[in-house]
Amino acid sequence: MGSGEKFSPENFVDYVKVFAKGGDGGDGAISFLREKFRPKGGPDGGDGGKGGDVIFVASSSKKTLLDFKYKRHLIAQNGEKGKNKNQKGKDGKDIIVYVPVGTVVKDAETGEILCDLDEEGKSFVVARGGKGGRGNRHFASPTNQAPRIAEKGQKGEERWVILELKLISDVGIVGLPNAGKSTLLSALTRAKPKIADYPFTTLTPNLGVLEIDDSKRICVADIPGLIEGAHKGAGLGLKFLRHIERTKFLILLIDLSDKITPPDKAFEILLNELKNYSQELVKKDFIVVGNKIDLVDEKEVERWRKFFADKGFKFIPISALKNINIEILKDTLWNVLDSQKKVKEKVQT
Ligand SMILES: Nc1nc2c(ncn2[C@@H]2O[C@H](COP(=O)(O)OP(=O)(O)OP(=O)(O)O)[C@@H](O)[C@H]2O)c(=O)[nH]1
Ligand SMILES: [Mg+2]
Repeated sequence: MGSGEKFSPENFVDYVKVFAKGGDGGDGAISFLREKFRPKGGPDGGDGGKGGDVIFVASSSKKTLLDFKYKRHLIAQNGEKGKNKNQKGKDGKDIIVYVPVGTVVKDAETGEILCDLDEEGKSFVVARGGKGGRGNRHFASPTNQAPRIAEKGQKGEERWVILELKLISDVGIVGLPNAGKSTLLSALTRAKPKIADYPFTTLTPNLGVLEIDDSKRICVADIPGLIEGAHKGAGLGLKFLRHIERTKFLILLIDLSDKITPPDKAFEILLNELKNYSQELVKKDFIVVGNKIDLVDEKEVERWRKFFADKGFKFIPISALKNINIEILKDTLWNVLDSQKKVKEKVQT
């Protein structure tokens, strides 16, 4: 992922359930002023301190939710009790927990989305600390000048939440295993994903940045291959599709040289698996990119171009390995994203 942090299947954690508890507020104190010459001093019980909050903060220094594999309980410090001489108890310390940008926080019981930490620095208080109780000095009245009561501190909030990482990229590459997705990512960006001549080389998503020029950057995600039945858990299943849920655009990458699963079949499988994952995903804008044209003759390429054009899809034939038509693909990606942006701006104004 560019930062040097390596993803392996064991440490690429993108889904965890954690328990968060704010600190309890400290109790208010019951105490009376005792001074040599004022035997009947008034009440001077201080207030309890506030319990600490548990706060999530989105940070690009975190790439996965791995930290939570070992630490599932996030419990903030309690506030201290109030003391005599009107001394307030110390507030409990907040716990600040850094999570990757793109982490969605959900209530574990209801599934409700509590917060989407989709920008650097965005924060969310997941469990508030309880307020400190008031000391007895607050309860003095003309009829009761020596109150023997004080408030208890409030309990801190507690809840189980699900943290789900959904990587944020502009373009997602999806395809069957071995289609050349990682090769394409490395042709488009400086990312160096593992590439090999066997299926399921990629076990966790890879991100790369396509730099068209200084001001034009596109983040591209390569995710593990999909196979027929992925939605029922076959292969690596659909668990990585969550990482393309928020992409603006998809590349359906198809190996034109594949004799076992020919392009029309591969296309059908991909659409079907995307649809089974979510109706939203299949509604995304996409182009069909036919890969490995260095291995097939021109007539064959033309046949597939026509096949996809007849269905109304944009089709770009490339060779990711031999760098054929990669510039055309880059321009197309930029143009599509740029026009999507303009449409969005128009809608907003
Ligand atoms: N001849 C040729 N081979 C290619 C091309 N693109 C990729 N390959 C080869 O196809 C094989 C698979 O490439 P990968 O990039 O690992 O494929 P992938 O889609 O990422 O595969 P998984 O991660 O296993 O799903 C490798 O041997 C690549 O060298 C191409 O344009 N032409
Ligand atoms: Mg791969």
